[in-house]
Amino acid sequence: MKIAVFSDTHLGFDEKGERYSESFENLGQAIKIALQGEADFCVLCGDIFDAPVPSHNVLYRAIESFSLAKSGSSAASFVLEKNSEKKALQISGLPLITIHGNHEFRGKETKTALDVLNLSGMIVYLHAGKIIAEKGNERVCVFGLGAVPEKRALDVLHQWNPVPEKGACNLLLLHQTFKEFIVIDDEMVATLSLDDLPEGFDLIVNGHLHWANEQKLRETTFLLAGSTIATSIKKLECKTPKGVFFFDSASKELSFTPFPRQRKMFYHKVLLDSASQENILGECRSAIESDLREKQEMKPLIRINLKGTLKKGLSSADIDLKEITEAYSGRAFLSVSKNFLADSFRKKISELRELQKSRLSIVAMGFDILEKNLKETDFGGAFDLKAIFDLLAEDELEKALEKVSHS
Ligand SMILES: [Mn+2]
Repeated sequence: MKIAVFSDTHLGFDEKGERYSESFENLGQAIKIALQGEADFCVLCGDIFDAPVPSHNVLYRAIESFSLAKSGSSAASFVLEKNSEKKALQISGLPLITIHGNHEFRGKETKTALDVLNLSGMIVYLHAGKIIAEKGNERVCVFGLGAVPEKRALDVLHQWNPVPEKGACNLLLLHQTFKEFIVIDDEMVATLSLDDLPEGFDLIVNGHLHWANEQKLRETTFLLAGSTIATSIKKLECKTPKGVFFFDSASKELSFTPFPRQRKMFYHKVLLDSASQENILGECRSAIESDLREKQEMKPLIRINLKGTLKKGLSSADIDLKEITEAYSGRAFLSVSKNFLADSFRKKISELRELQKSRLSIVAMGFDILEKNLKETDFGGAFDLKAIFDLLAEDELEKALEKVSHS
């Protein structure tokens, strides 16, 4: 069987803004690609909607886009198996099997937009269960677990314990963070690591992380499906186009079809030393101009991450980027972040060092106080506080400063 894979459609993204139609158009492109590729069914790995409670306008447009799948069909039959009960599914059109993401995670008793779409026959909503697709003598088992709070993810996965079927092709759908893909080691952010994944699956697809990535874990192919729309611009995401993966359950091969129409993304990290307002505007302008050189069908997304230090006497708040944002607003979606290393922060760090010298333990001072001190600087949440705290506690001032300036 041929299975189309995509994820994180974030329907309704930018509801009040200029990009409002993009999430629906991209879902439409994904379904058309799946139909043209003669997929037997599609799997979607969560964050179907951008908001936990989508507006009626969003729901309307979502149904309009999902209806495109009704012009298709599937020669396969589908059975849902959950809590040791079996139920044959009557599906019209090209079947779309989905799990929920963190964006639509709500209390057990609360119905979500996915329940509504499931009842209306637009999608098949799967959570902690399994769907068996059969066509001829081929059998594909799709196991799906919707997003759970990261802190509980490892326990929930162990408890649920999906067991692949012998002789069938086995897929597992998840929507979680994995430690291997993030910088911060914190159980609030991730408890799952790739090593925790159950064995025996042919394909494990994860949503949530918006860039596409494919790797082999022993006999399993692990796929980050990526999102169908860029909701925030990450460096990794700019390198992979948006589109649909196809998995062939017989050959176990994966292929990718990009959307014919998609918005280009550009990411720049600009490192400056003693920068002035003029320097900064100049750097931004040249980055943007080089991105705009190539003619784009759609207004591109450009993100500029400013780093390094400012000229003496200047602080981030003094840097006015209005001139740039206004000049290019018609030609690009621009987002510029100022993450300069502030003098006041250097001062705070050396004050902390003095405290340490006076034999007042920084550990005793506590992480909370450090956090409070840092809040008074321009830093906000620009770096991993706990890591800085640990380095300071170990008297590693240079390393702490280095981490701050490179975060
Ligand atoms: Mn998402």
